[in-house]
Amino acid sequence: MTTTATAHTNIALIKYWGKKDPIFNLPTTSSLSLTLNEFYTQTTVSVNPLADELMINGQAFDSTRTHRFLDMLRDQLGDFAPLTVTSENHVPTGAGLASSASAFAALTGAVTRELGLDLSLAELSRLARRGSGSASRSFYGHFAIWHEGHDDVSSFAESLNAPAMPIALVVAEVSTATKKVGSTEGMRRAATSPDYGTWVKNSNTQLKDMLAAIQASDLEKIGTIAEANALAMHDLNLTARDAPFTYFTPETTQILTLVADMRRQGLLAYATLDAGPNVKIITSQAQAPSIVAQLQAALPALHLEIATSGAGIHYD
Ligand code: 2P0
Repeated sequence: MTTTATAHTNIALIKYWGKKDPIFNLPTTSSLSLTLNEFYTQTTVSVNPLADELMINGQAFDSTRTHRFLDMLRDQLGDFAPLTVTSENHVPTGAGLASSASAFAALTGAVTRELGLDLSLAELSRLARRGSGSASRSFYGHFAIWHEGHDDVSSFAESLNAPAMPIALVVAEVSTATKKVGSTEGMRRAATSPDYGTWVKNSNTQLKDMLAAIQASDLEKIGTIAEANALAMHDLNLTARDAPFTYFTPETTQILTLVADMRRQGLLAYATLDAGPNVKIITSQAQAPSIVAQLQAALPALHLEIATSGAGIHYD
């Protein structure tokens, strides 16, 4: 028997940027995301007579993180036979959208189905969180909230059941030669910032305001809060006491300036950034093409994509 699951990646509008427990991936704050239609991972699993084997985009892949994750699933679900895991990633390389979110969500869905288990989305979310925190949010379409919780049982994501709205994301891929700091290491350093406690406190307030803005389908408010939350996250990296760093490049700053200019012209455009130099611009489906055109005119080499709200996990 083989089982195939597809999960889409997600963009956090209220970020996860710190762990209170790195083993269980318990975050210091709750986070909130939009699932993206255009970027996803499709994963097929089947029994392998010998040992766990991973294939990603047609190539054998040896990932300690994934092998450990499969063993964690064996601990949690009861031992199961070795598996062949075949994954196709439809997340543009270097777009700065974590493929680990869609990858661990699709893997968790495919393995549990293959075992004949019919787990709830909340249970799947809890399991996938152990692989990658952001994967906990990739089971749901549209908007999801990951409740930080206080232990393995209470930390999982849920759908917001938010109203449909014409939200869009323009992804601006900045080329970079600099080696990036991984998310786990970045979070560890950020937590040494003297501003970290304030960030956690503000994030709780921003989450409440974001929930209200989403229920009101207020794209301007959603963008304003998301931009404030993301820029504050990046301030923590700069003010870390233990090895300060930045994901920004000169091009990142240039795009942020263009986004502010476009806003002054009356366009709906708000920036968010993750663990890399790429800028993602929150806008409406109607205005996304104008934003792409303006960025392309100012920076002809920039690679740009438009993403829209996507579906939750599905099985073929
Ligand atoms: C997020 N990021 O909320 C934040 C914002 C990047 C910046 O979650 O260590 O791969 O595997 O739990 O989920 C990317 O980090 O981190 C991430 P781990 P993950 O989307």
